[in-house]
Amino acid sequence: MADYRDMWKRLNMDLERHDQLCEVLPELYSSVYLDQKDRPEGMNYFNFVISEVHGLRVQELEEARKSGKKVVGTFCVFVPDEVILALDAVGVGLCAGSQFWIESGEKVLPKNLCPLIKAFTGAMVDKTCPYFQSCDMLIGETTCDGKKKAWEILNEYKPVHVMDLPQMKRCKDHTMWNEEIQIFIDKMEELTGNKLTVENLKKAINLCNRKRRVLKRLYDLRKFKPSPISGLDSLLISQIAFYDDPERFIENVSNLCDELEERIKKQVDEGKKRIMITGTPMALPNWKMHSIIENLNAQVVVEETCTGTRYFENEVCEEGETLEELIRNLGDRYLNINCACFTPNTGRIDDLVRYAEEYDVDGVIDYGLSFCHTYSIESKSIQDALREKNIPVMRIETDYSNEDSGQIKTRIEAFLEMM
Ligand code: BJ8
Repeated sequence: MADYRDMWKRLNMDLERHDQLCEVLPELYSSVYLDQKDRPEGMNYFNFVISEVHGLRVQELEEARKSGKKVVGTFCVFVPDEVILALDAVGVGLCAGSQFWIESGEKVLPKNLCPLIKAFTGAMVDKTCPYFQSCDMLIGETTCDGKKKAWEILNEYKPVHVMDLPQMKRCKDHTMWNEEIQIFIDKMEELTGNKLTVENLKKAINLCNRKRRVLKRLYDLRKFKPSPISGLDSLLISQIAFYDDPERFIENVSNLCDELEERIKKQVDEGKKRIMITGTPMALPNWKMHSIIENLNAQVVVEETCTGTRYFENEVCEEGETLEELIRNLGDRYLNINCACFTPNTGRIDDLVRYAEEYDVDGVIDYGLSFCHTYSIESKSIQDALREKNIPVMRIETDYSNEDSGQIKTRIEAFLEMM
């Protein structure tokens, strides 16, 4: 990576602490990713993105801000990217997946809280994440209790706008959600000084749909036996989707898919067990589960998570001649996401049963971050529904540390054996 210290200084980062973080990532990436055998050539782009994770893209954000654009940080797939893009702002996903930030997070948050929340809060208070430092505004949402209260702490560092997400999906919830999107639009117009129009919103909807489509294409290729790409590589692509330039991302995933289509013609099935992961998101650089699974005789072929299918399933309808119609289309697509923060959330079970068949999975790992109550409670209905269909399932609850990796490996080994 080139020398970006002046930029990091301008971003008011804690350089000493940031150096410590920069020491950890390359080693981890090399052992988890670069040691994989026979990776597609198309992954070189994503290797490059990671090698520049706190460099080039952050520089692009700095240039965007110099040209008058605003940078907006998000934490949940319910926040409509289309509005951010239509108003000529740049959106970056800020969910954090590193153990490095936990200690700092715990200085201002209780220890018995989800690691994702502790990590993103730690990254903010630590001043070691250039993406946080680049943001003009953060967009929170009322999903789980932990996040809801964490916004109050983040607000001491950056202005936070919180979207009030309904907890049910009745008709009145749709109406309320559409109103909430309108409030978000007003806030974004105020921040950017730009006006939402039918033209710019339609253009942004089309861009986001193309991004969803290319990810769907990648996932469809994983349905082949064997999948032409590892679960680890797929996960990395999903994680990068949250902060890369959308057009460049689409182009590179599309090139990779062309290559994978050629690959599947020559592959030989080695009989690896096909695993679906369901549950909480895996923010960069949380590669723990995939790494354990794929070092055994198994391959992750689909993730029913927000760093998986929930991010790209269902497009926003592009039909509509008024802003009101287009906002309704946005509301309909987003409220169709099946997060455990909703009650009831039976749509998630339908998705899981469908994916199990479409991806021809041998078993499902129900993955939960520690102290995530909504997903851990929903685990019972998930497991019941899968067992009823004779699909093997196991639950693993963990955090970002490696302390339990050996134990998890043993449990997964036993799970694979009994399939
Ligand atoms: S749509 S999954 S991104 S809320 S932070 S709920 S892990 S205790 S991330 Fe999420 Fe949106 Fe839902 Fe997806 Fe649990 Fe942790 Fe809360 Fe979490």
